[in-house]
Amino acid sequence: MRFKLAGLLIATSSLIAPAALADVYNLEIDQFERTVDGETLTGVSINGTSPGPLLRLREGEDVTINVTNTLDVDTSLHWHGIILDAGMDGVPGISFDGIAPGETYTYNFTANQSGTYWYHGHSALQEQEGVFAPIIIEPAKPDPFEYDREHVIILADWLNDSPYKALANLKKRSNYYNYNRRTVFDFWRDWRNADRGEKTDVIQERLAWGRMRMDPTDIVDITGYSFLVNGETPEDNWSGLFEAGEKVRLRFINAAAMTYFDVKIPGLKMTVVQADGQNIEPVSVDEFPIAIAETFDVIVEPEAGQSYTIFAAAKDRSGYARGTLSETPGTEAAIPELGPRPELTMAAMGEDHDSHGAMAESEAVGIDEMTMNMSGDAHRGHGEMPAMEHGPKVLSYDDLRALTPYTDRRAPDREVELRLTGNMERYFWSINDVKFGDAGPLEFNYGERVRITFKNETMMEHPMHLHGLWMDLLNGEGDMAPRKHTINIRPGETISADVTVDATGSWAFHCHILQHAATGMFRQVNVIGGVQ
Ligand SMILES: [Cu+2]
Repeated sequence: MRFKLAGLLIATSSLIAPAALADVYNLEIDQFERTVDGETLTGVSINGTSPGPLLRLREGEDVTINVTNTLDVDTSLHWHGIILDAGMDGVPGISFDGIAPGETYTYNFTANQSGTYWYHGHSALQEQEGVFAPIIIEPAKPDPFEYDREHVIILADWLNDSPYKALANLKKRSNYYNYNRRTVFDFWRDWRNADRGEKTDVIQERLAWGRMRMDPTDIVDITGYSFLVNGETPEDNWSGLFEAGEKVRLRFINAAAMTYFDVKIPGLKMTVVQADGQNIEPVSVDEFPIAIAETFDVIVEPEAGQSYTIFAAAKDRSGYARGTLSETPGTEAAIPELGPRPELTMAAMGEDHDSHGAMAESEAVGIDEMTMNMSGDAHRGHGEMPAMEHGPKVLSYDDLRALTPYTDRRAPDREVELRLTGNMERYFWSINDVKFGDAGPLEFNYGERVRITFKNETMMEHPMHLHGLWMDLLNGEGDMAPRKHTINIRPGETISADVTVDATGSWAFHCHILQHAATGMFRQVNVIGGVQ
């Protein structure tokens, strides 16, 4: 397995032969037996492996991908972040009918963009069973930064339990994996309904609950995952090689079903050069959080004679994925401490601190104190944690600035508000309190520019992924707003993004936490008009 992956993934960019401009790829979706941490389970592979084979395309290339289903259930592949015709997007029920057992479906599209992307199953919970793999699209003109070598780092979580059984357990009893979730929701409602002056009381009460039994670390639905780098456990220790003096590009992809990671490489600064496949103004960081379905490309300059641990801590600190960067295979470096489990940051609850400044000074102070008291998590801050200013530099959305301005500078024609909601008693997740099964499609008009405003009214983060259209993240960078295919919204946070509606047809729009999408945090978007 390691040898295979190394052969696929380790390549010096200058050695890569230019892709033909019309290439054909054959993929087969099949069951396989997988042993992780000593337990063997049946998973679903692409060409016998998980992650599946790297697709290395070239900007401008006409791609033909034949996907054969040898499972006994339907399957599908979706090209995540790739802008293409709606019929080729690979979402059963929206883009096409899915791929029936024994069938081969042919996808055709032109790679009109470059960067780091990935592809994954969009049928049932097959993505969690192993159906995901990286896509790299070489730019037609060289990227505006230099590197000598690159590695793909695809992060994943693996459940040594059937994901179907896990979901059934959650539906039967939403606290199956996590007690007290309902209380968390109640807290959020209380906070939202409280007058300004009462918000501190709500927090005090929350603290009291914490002293009783309420655990603010209960922020994930399921615990017990194994965390993987390129399909390998921390013990397997996937390794990426470098030679002295080289600049190494690492293409990070979070292909997990439910796990956010905080990524660092102790001893190395990382220069982030791409987010979601789009070039950004380089920013030097010590650590970055990566939401489910996002990608970040970083460049590092390892020193001769050194080995480095690529350390991706699961957000809830229930474990970590790791690999090693070194000059010789089989070496390893010290593994950092996981650190304290992060707790819900009350700062995030006071969404107003971000941009609106509506909170009274005294309350803002209260929230900051709250953050300091309750949070071991310095990662998501927008500078609201003064005591951490001298700590490690952690990437935030505020740091993302596009390298070239987006072309559509029109003000939005209208705004669509999407409240991210959930019902823990019956374990379903929803948008505007309505789950997918009960909701009609959202309608966008071809040619318009729509402002989407996400309001997270839950106590979990939600990585919202829009198919087929780019979202220009409104992070204060104006014309240099970064374009993203996946935008993460923290608890209590409000985030807007402007979308140029330039692709007709029907698209999926959903939370990329698999169990959230599966239980209802999902919408169909119909783009009306335009050329079919
Ligand atoms: Cu979600």
